[in-house]
Amino acid sequence: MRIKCFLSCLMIACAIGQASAQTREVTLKYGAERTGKRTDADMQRWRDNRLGQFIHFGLYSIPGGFWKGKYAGGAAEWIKAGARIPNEEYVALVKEFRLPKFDAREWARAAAEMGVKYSVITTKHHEGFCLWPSSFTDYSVAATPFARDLLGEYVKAYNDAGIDVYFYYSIIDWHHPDWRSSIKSAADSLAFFRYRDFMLKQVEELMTRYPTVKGFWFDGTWDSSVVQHGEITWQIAQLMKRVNPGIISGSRLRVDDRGARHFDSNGMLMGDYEQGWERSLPEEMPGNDWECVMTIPENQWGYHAEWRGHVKNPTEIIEMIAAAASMNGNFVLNFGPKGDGSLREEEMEMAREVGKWMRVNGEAIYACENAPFAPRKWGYYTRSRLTGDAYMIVTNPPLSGVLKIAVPAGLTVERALLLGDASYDERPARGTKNEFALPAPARPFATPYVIKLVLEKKETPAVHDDDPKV
Ligand code: H76
Repeated sequence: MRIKCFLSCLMIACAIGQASAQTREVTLKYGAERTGKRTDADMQRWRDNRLGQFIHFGLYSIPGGFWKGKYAGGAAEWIKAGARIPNEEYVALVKEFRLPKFDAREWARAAAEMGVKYSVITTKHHEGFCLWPSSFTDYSVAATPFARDLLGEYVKAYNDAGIDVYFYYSIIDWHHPDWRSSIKSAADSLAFFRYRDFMLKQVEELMTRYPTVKGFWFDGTWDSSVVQHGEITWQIAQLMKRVNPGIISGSRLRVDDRGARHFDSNGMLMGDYEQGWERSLPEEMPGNDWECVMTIPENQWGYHAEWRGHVKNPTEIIEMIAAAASMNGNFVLNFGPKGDGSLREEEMEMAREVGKWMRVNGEAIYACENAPFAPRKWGYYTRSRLTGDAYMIVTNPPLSGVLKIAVPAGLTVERALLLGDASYDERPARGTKNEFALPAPARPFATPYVIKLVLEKKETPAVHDDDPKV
């Protein structure tokens, strides 16, 4: 009896809890800064970029997933944790950081060849090692035999190549004495706030040393130390906006007063875009701006000498780029350069193949967004924000040899052009219910092909539209 009463009280309490979460607005100090999408030019540039590159580079690039000759499980940049490497041994990698083959212009050239419009680099990953000579720690490139400002060279080379740069910054820091994963005492709390001050100084340092940086990519915000201190993430966001009001930062940085991450306790997105799409794409189009970050193999962000698991091919990557653009999202492909500073051959090959495709078909990706036509099984639609032209990115050519497009009444598909092949120029035939049919190009394709649709606002007369009511 008492148990029953307890259970029903609990159920009522839960029901009230749910109802209030849906109806009552939670008052928050550190919740979403804004409702709806950003509409300014800096954010539009981020959106129009559509294709980006991620670079994971740090001390972990030197062992490349092997420690003392043994394959280390997990992702290669986590080797310190995965192979349980003692601090003294890990720190000794600083003396091996020589990078005889590093040339930032080579990295930028490969990125430009792939057609990326922005690049995100790990200025400091979880290991805590900094790719710039920071004034606030000795654990940086300044302490290595390499001794140059790697980040500065990267920023210059990429900007010279016309590519925007973004900085990845890990809040987890396995090296800093004040970083805590959880707060268990007053001393921990004091330490963690000292670490907060260190982060604020480093973020400001990064923004002032490298003023062309367009935004930040924060990571490692899931530990209870951060989740219990949403105000810290808000302070970082405020600092960035103070130094550069146009700065862009995703939702992963942010935690609200109650420990809600990405979306605040009222369900509003914190930060400028959804930053939770890691190695996965949404099934349905998110209402917010969003970005997907993707690896080629399964076992690395940072360089792993032995790729394991499924290794994605260029056509798979191209399909994901198309899927992302068709749902108003950005796609960012990760690279893990080798410990000597050179790029790995498999990744250069990927960059070349994707670039080859982007040079012909990029107009269907850059500055493109969702085209509001009924989805079709042959692939993805996009539409240029600048010209209004629609594109069919055909990833699954139909056996019938016929591509169908259903457009809203009052629109006509006037012409269809195959990108990269002027011999294909079709005037689609109208079918029932304002559906237009196109012959699929006859020749086989190794990568998706793109058909540009010239649309006009006019009715196309139906050949036969007088079906009886059914
Ligand atoms: C977990 C984790 C991290 N987040 C990805 C973007 C990589 O940096 C990985 O190490």
